[in-house]
Amino acid sequence: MHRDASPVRLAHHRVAPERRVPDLAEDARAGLLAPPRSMPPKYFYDERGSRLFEAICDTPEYYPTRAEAALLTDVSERVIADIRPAHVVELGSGNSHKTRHLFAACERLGIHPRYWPFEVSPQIMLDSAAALIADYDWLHVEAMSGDYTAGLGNLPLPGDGGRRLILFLGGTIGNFEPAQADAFLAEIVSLMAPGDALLLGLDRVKDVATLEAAYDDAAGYTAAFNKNLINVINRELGGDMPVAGYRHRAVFDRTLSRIEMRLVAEYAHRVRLEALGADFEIAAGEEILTEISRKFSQEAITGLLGRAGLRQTAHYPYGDDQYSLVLAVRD
Ligand code: SAH
Ligand code: AVI
Repeated sequence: MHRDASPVRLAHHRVAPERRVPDLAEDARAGLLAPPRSMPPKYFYDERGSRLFEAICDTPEYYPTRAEAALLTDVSERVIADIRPAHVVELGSGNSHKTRHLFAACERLGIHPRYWPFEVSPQIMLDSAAALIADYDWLHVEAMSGDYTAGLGNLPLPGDGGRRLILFLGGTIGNFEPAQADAFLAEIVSLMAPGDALLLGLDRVKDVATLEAAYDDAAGYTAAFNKNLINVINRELGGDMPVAGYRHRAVFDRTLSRIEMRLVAEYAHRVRLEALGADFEIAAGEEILTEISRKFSQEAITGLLGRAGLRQTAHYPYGDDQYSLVLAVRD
């Protein structure tokens, strides 16, 4: 029998939830049947949603991806040389495109960490992992699929004493409510041993026109991404929500310092959700809150890290504080 002599360089772990989190049916029951209506953003990322997110990242209006990629181009070598990680863990890794800057720096420096991406959308992670191991012959990927809101305690992380660099990029921390963000950072910190580091991407407060355009691109990818939630609900819950019966809306709330993405009903209609055995009436102009994306001031960043018990060791701002990468350690 032929045996492949090369060690397996891509493993896939399905991470068991540490605690029970509501499923789509429960979130829809809690969030859709009566106003104020809302849904958590994690349901955007079915295969089509993940591809639409990639398209958003390439639009001229959506600056965070370009800003973070430019920062990583500049600072990856400094970060890797400083931390010298044995393991790189990435939460919500998506297509790992920007992470490649860190691996390129690893290659230049001869530092060869193992990569642990964690994703709720496994296909995009596995495709990206296969491309990464083809490009970096030293790289081993331990792909972890699961929901990070179900806890991080069951991640099959190494206990070999090597330093870990944890990545939470893209400004995704901004998709959490403030209390959730604090709790999630506390969970991340609980994974960290002294000397481990967190590289956190945060989008910054800026003029409203730039912010709102980033969430309503002219080519319509963000609108399609938002409306894709209707497809997910219809497919998974036997729903009959009319995709053409909703329009995309993105507004910046200055008080809460956050973009709010909403689906707005164009006309009054009744929706049947077969899997719930439930119907609801939605009036013309009524809205469903589908995502918040918080934008951070310097004080907000300092507060977030301080409450988590993290010490900032470097702050890399993009341009005129348009976007920030923060490197922080647990002492
Ligand atoms: N880090 C990438 C992707 C950001 S998009 C970047 O900066 O471009 C957010 C990513 O987090 C998506 O790939 C999505 O599938 C993933 N995600 C969203 N909610 C999640 C959850 N609850 N658990 C795990 N991954 C999640
Ligand atoms: C993943 N997350 C940081 C994106 C954001 O900017 O809040 C999701 C997104 N929603 C619309 N466009 C991008």
